[in-house]
Amino acid sequence: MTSNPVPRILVLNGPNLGRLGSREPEVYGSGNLEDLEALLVAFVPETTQIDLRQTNEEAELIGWLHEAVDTATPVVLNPAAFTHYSYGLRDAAALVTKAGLPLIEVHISNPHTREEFRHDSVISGVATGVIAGFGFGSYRLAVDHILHG
Ligand code: CA2
Repeated sequence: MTSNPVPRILVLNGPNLGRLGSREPEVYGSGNLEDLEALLVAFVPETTQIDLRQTNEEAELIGWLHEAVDTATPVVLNPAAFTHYSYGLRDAAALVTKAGLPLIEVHISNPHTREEFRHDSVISGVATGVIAGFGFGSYRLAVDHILHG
């Protein structure tokens, strides 16, 4: 069986992830978002666009999830610290999955091995799935699922 082509994947990143590569390499590795984008572009077919974005603003991230619904675009989401407390982001993520689109929550680190407050995600309950602890490989695994199931 052949799967449908996926023209675009939104890869959305929450607060402080724009600082990747500059601090805490022991937790988040030494790569930055440009390196992540290059890794994903190299992984997908030429016919699939990786639309990678980062924001420190909750409202902007929510707006991008609305855009995903309106354009029927699958989502890879690293909500960063919003993971642990943003019910607004959860409601927007639920709009994506309720529209029948995949939304995969990813984390570079494994939050369950870290501070207590990182053990809870308000996003996971409305996500298609969750991948954590594999560095940038978490994103690659999520994209692989979107492309191949
Ligand atoms: O492991 C992940 O991907 C996280 O989503 C990253 C978030 C954290 O709040 C989550 O619990 C787990 C933090 C992103 C902060 O990014 C930085 C990047 C470079 C230097 C310092 C922070």
